[in-house]
Amino acid sequence: MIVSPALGRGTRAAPETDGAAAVTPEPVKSFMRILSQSSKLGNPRAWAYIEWQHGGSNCFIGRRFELLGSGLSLFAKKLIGVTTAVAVVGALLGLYVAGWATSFPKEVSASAAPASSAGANLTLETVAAVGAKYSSHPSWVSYLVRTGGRWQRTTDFKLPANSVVSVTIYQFDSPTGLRNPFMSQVQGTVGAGAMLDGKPFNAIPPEEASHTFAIPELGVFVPLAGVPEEAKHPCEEAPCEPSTTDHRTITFSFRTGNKGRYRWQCFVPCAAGWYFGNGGPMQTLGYMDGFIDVV
Ligand SMILES: [Cu+2]
Repeated sequence: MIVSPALGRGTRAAPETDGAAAVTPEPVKSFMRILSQSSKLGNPRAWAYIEWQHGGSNCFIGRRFELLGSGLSLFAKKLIGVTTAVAVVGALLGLYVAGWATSFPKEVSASAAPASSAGANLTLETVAAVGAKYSSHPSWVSYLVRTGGRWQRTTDFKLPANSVVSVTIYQFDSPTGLRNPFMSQVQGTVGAGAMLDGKPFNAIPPEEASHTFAIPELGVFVPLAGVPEEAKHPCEEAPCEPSTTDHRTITFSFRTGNKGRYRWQCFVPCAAGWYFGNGGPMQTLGYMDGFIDVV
């Protein structure tokens, strides 16, 4: 015979002997009696457990506890489960949306241009992969801005109103190609053109575009030619330095006009791995689009 350890200290099973009937000890009889009584108590659907205490030399006292909510109907349990799950998912969605809606890139002011030419200078770079130093999405394409002698990942720029802004873009990425050839023309710049590696140009073949710098409200569109695939010293990830890795250099200038907040963006579907190349860095502020505050 096996006696449960729950019967407590001092309890022993009766020895079994050959041919002789086993004698059930008194504490075990008490245990069996209380157990049979407890099964008749309360809600038959209830989940319960019985806590046993040693109540004397051959006596055990059992106390019956119902588990929380065990008396509820199946429908009520399902309702509570579904409501709890919906509340948890709703809270997680709320946190995600709040985080997305409140994360903005830091604003950087353009550096002042030389006193001889009233205006400002803006130096940018475009990279194939922004790297872990700048983002939790190291593989995303991105713009960076030169400020205080360093490259910083932000796409919010502060520029002076009614001024000429001279822009230099170091382009380190390979071509992706434009879907709309119209965007491969330079538009809205001072002098109606731009410079590519020191040579003036008005358009590039659409398939050679890696990114564009465009401020639609100001009518500014500048296509950025890509680094050839066979380049020997491509920059793998930011920060990319023009002195050590293959790149294209695009320069142009535009007028800011009146004060206001203007959106700017890339129009090349350059987000590799995303649906039609337009997800991830193409739809998240701080990578391929941002704002220009003209003040
Ligand atoms: Cu782009």
